[in-house]
Amino acid sequence: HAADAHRTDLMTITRYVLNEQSKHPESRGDFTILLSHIVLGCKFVCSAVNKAGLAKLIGLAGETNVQGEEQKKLDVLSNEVFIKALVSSGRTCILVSEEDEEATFVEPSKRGKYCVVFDPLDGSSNIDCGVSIGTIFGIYALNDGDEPKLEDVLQPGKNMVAAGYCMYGSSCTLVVSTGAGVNGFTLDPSLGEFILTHPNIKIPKKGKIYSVNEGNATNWDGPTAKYVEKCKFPTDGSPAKSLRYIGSMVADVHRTLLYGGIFLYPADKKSPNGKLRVLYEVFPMSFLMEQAGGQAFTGKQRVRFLDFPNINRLGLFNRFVLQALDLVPKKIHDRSPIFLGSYDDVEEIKALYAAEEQK
Ligand code: P6P
Repeated sequence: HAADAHRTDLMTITRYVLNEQSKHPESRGDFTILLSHIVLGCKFVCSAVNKAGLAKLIGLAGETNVQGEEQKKLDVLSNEVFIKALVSSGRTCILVSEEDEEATFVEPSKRGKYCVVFDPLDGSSNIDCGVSIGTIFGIYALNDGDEPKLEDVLQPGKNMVAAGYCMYGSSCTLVVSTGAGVNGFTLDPSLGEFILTHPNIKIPKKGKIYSVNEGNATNWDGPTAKYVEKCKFPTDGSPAKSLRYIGSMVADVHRTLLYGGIFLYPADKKSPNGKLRVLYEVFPMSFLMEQAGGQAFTGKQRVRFLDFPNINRLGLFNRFVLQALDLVPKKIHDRSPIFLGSYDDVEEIKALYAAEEQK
């Protein structure tokens, strides 16, 4: 059906978002304009990634980013493209990028009400071998007239108004949610338009795949080690799960969203907060998973009970099992462990962490 519609009744991402906008007569179309600029950025990066091999963009730019990793030219290019596209939209006020140590505050004359947190080219270590990579973004909205301040992007993920990713692989696929379900759009290069190809994505309730870097197994904590053991050697007579790990979060999450299963980047002795970044990796992917009927949690977190008054008060600082979107980041490049995917699969490992909680 989607193929037929594609031929005669083009449901482009712009038309789709305008349809959504028409459901909110009070909307001034700011979000539609913002998203169209994000789409422009994705089209540019898609083109640059596809030409990288030819245009010799591959190779180190010689600079290093705040993560201390050597920056490839595509990283630098993608970051500049998104920053410029977002500022020129006139709808943003704060931008947080994986590539920039400090947040960007948009000058007042070009300011809008949206804060965008993004990783312009996640998985960039995979560029040279042609493995799929991607852009990940999340969007917060300020109240009209508020003076933007850094706290406006240090909010829990549940306050995001939209999130998505664009995967640059065999095809260029943009998956986005504005809080009313998840939709996938594929770039038709002959038209230069993203066409709706995956309407209303729902993740299977349970899956047959687990996705984790087994190379870190020696450093895992008890519940993660126990869960992965169960995946490989089930004791209830169910078949063992398959391991699929690409090492590029957008690709691993996209497969999990469409096929089901669980993606894990746990904490370990080397990295007590795991590796992935809260604002522009954990939150957007968790937002999408919840919108698609799955879920996401972060293992155990030390939380301030004043942030979570509803949690029983076992003392000022305790470690609790929290849904990922309830986390409150303290810094813009904070990391967090993440377990996300099919509802039932995540529930299983959550139970193991909660059981450890009782000790
Ligand atoms: P590891 C890529 O560098 C990345 O940031 C994510 O895209 C990916 O999920 C993760 O790191 C892979 O990390 O330690 O398994 O190589």
